[in-house]
Amino acid sequence: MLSSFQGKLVRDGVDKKAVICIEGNIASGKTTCLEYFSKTSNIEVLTEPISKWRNVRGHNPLALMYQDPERWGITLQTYVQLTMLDRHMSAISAPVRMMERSIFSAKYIFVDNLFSSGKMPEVDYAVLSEWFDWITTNISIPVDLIVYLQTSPQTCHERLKQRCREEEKVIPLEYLESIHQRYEDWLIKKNSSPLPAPVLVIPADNDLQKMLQLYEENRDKILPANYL
Ligand code: TTP
Ligand code: MG
Repeated sequence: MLSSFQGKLVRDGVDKKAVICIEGNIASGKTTCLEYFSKTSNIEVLTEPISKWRNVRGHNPLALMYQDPERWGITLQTYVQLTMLDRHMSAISAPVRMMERSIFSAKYIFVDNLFSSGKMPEVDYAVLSEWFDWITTNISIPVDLIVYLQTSPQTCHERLKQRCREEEKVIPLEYLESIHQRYEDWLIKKNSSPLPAPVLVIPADNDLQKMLQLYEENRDKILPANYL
């Protein structure tokens, strides 16, 4: 159910829940982090709707975007924005929600990067920005904590090659470097786009075993004790 508070649409009951967004470069380990915490009781985990981005009514906007960003960037990003909004607005079934990325990184990292690297026409950027501004002005999207998995672009490049998602085979190191730079400006230097929540940084260049250990060590900082 939706209600209205101070002119914004609000999902009922959301103020009594904690929302934690896991952020980081492509292949930084967000899904692994979420899977680890999904074993904790009282947590609802939402991984990214990437299967939708690869198949909307039989079309693959993710693959199209990588083939020709100037033509298909707006198509993918419009759909990413819709699916992220849908995630943020869905009813929360546990005291704590952890989710992969947010509507904020889709805009501040990916859309802004497409535009500033000259791969998105100005009119497409204007339309996407109008949508984003309308959404964030009129709909309440509460986030309580951002967990930033901080990696080097090289690590992500290695992991990408190992994981071998068909659409991502064309991603060069330079692309991961620009995404990395945008994340650092947003979440570390805090000099680019607005921050929707406080940031907890976890170094994420380590192997899986060490990452699981770090997640455990940071458990109390990530999960608000009063909600569990
Ligand atoms: P990620 O959101 O980084 O997800 P991931 O599963 O690769 O990360 P991790 O290993 O840390 O779990 O990216 C998924 C793909 O979608 C990737 O190719 C980048 C692309 N993408 C966009 O092009 N635009 C966007 O706005 C978003 C959010 C992703
Ligand atoms: Mg993932």
